[in-house]
Amino acid sequence: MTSPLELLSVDHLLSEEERDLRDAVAHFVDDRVRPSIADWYESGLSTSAVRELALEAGKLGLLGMHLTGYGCAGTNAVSYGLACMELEAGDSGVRSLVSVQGSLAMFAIWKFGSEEQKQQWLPRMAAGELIGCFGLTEPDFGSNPAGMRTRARRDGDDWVLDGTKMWITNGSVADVAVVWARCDDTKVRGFLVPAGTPGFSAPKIGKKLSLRASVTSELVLEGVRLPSSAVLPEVSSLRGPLSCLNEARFGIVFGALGAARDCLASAIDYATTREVFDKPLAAFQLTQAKLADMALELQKGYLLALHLGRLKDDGTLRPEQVSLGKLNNVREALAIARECRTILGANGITLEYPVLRHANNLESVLTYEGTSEVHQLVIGQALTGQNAFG
Ligand code: TGC
Ligand code: FAD
Repeated sequence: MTSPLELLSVDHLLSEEERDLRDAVAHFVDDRVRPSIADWYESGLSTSAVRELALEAGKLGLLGMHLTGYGCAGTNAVSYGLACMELEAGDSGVRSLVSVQGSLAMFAIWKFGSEEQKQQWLPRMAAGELIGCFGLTEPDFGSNPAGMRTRARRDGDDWVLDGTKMWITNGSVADVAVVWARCDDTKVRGFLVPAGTPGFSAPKIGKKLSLRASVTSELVLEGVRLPSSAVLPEVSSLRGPLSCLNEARFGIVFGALGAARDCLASAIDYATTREVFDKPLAAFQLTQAKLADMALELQKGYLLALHLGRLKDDGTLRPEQVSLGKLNNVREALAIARECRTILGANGITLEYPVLRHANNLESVLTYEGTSEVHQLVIGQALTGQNAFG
């Protein structure tokens, strides 16, 4: 039997170094994620589990891995993508931890921070000793962050922040929050808010049916006073947060395929052992048609991801190309997860198997880092030159 991701021998397009790194992450997921993921999902991931996972991911060099200097591994983009794929084969929440830390919080500091900020935060974030979060979304402004109401006003040399951020991954766990706010001069700037700053709190959001193995929080800022050294000096527009999103969206292009692959592997395994009408479910034409179509979409998604990765490593990847990858691969991954669930019948609804957990997670992945509709509009704008957002 051929494994679903090797049907097209796409692995031949990877270097030995890329394959080795991918395999090391897969072992980490087998050892540290798979044995506990059902419990984490059922009871919600605890703060201590997030911290332990971050330290282990740091030891493996996965945090900010595609960044250079400051203790970061400095791998190529394809290796980062492959790591995301393996992590998300474990659970989207685990990939989220690595994405938010490396591509959002660390990338913001690495790209737009001062030398002092980089020295202060990045080495310990790369090691997983400190955790970061990224606050862009607000209760009333998700797809349209330009409307944000969080304000930063100058008071002498200080800045004072007021506002609320919503749906922030690792908000309650983080040692530092990268908070985007509109300033007196109407420009958008990023601020580094250390946990424990007076006026800052991060209540956990409960009752989630998706991304349960990930902590999601609100950030509340009430007269939060910060020194002038807390502002990220190198950007003063929405280009700042949107550039960070390109990085994290790129990881999701690969990551979502990991979740889909895990579902497909589980469905194939189940179909070969489950007997219905006196023969294995896998021996029925309807089942094989489902499996073949899913394997096809998985291969196409993998080729797309790899192509985008090579463009990124060449330094030519454009935001609308990332949108194309995120739109396709998350949409197809969700369709695969749901189809696999049908193959597992009633067993498919339990945490004994990964398929509905992945499908529920992928509902969040479809929404965060730009909804499908936002990515359709980004692609539409690239094709027509017309902005259809407003
Ligand atoms: P627009 O007027 O087009 O642009 C404003 C400024 O930004 C620049 N820009 C970009 N820069 C880099 N990358 C991109 N993709 C960029 N898109 C735009 C642009 O050049 C301009 O720069 P400047 O220097 O001239 O000021 O912006 P707009 O307000 O019309 O917005 C466009 C739109 C709708 C595409 C954007 O707002 C958007 O992407 N909305 C979706 C928001 C989103 O994705 N939020 C995600 C929050 S973080 C998250 O979900 C984390 S989940 C993590 C996890 O757990 O894994
Ligand atoms: P809305 O923007 O209100 O959209 C609702 C619906 O309207 C969607 O279907 C959308 O596509 C559609 N829509 C919006 N605009 C248009 C339009 N112009 N034309 C047609 N349809 C449109 N954010 C962070 O900043 N940091 C994080 O760490 C983070 N982590 C997250 C973790 C989880 C688990 C989740 C679920 C979300 C997270 N988010 C985070 C927030 C996420 O980025 C937003 O949920 C997302 O950007 C969408 O915003 P919204 O939920 O407000 O939906």
